[in-house]
Amino acid sequence: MVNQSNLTTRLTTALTAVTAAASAMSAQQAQQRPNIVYIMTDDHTAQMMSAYDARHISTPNLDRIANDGVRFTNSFVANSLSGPSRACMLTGKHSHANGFLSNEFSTFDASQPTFPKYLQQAGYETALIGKWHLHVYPTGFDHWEIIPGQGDYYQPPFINMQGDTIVHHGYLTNVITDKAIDWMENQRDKSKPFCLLIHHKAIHRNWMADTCDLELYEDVEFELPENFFDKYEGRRAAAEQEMAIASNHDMDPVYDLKMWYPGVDSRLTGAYQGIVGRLDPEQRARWDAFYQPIIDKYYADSLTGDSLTVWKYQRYMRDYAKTVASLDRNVGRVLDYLRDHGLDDNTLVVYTSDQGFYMGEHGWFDKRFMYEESLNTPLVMRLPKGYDARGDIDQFVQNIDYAPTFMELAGADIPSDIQGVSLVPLLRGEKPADWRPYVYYHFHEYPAEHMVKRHYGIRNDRYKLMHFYNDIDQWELYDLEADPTEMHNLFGTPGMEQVTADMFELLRQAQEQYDDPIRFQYPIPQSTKK
Ligand code: SGN
Ligand code: CA
Repeated sequence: MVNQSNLTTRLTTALTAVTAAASAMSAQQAQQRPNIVYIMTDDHTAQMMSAYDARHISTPNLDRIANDGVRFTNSFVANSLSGPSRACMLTGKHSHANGFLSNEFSTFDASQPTFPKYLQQAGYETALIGKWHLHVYPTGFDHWEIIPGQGDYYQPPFINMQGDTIVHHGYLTNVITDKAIDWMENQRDKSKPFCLLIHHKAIHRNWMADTCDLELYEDVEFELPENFFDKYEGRRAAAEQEMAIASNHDMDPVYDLKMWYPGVDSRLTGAYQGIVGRLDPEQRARWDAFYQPIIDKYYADSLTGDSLTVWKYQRYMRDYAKTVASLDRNVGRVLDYLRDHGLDDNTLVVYTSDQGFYMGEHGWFDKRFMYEESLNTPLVMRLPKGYDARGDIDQFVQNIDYAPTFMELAGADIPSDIQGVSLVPLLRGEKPADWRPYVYYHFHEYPAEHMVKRHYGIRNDRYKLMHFYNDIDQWELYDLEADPTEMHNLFGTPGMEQVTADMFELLRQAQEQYDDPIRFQYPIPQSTKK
């Protein structure tokens, strides 16, 4: 007769062995899951990244990521503004679904699920360093250190996990990078895979370069975009914005272009003095030595009209380009760290921005509109071993796709309410036949700074249909093949009936699929009201 107690002991021993094997296996598998280093800048646009556009500047370190890995050529945001973009990225959901519609009138519901929380549950260590901009403290991170609001380029304050604000000496892009490398080297639990979010303020307005980069690009005359002097015919929302380089109200020569002079008073002079007042004496001496001759010439020349607008464009481009130089150098430091510490093979490196930006196209700076320059955002990735895609990925991707991508890489289940789609098949080099053929967009922040009206729209590989609403009711339709700079609103034009009907059907499908409570109503309008 079998001794019950012996049997129990034998079974227990066998079970323990199986469990040990299973946990050894999962530890090994866990080890193989890639680390994720996600670098997101603020307002960095593809026109100013040489992997996308070599006309203006060179960004060798950002390009390294693309050259070693992949470049997404159809990468779009869901809502072209900082806080909303960040909320889309964290949740994998459009703005109406994650609740963060606007920088100015939303607060992030930090109790909702986000990909860092799912990654933590899957055994990852998670960290966030830099800009956050969601008006509540971060959740889902084992470690975070954020800059308050938009942050400061010089002597930047950081809020730590104890809620203390500590001012650091130096230039923000360097400080964020120092902290990110220090966390990877000294603070993380090296037995776990990690996900590190490095969120830069650069290259946000008012484009303040590190003092060591001030002299760069001064001999460059940047090419003007062909629609720099756009008159916005047939596009009322475009005509009524407040983000024109030509306007000294919108782009302030003092605040934006550093042309401060005693006695000069403008809308943003006080703000500029506060910002430049943060520089220490040595930084300030270099700053003044650089800008003073330009200031003297600016006031002596007293340019007006188009000459002033073109001069403002050149100064804007130069300051922006100098600010990118520091960013590019600091991304290089992170890439070098990963390479020198044997982390290259098992780390996904993502470089993107919270949205694109206008570099004089339509005469503008800033973003918000669903036109190409700010709907697009740079997206390049260096892939961990085993992911074979290289070169260009042309499928339509959106920032709501990042969360499910990272979750799949971490082995986490992707809940059905996530609206984005995992990019992992694309990273494996697959070409899924049923990939999404369009992207949906919805911008809500109006009335607000820059006065870009509320609008939603749909873009496929050829056309874009947009509806501006709220205090306006105007539709716009573009043929991106014939009119890539979006100068000719074809809505209501004879001959466009079928295209218009097809785009309305796509828009209907998207608004239904994503369950956006703000939708257009059938019957479709035949012409646009002013
Ligand atoms: C600030 C800027 C705006 C910018 C918003 C949003 N003004 O308010 O020009 O559009 O941020 O930018 S400033 O006077 O403070 O520089 S976002 O990228 O954070 O959404
Ligand atoms: Ca931004």
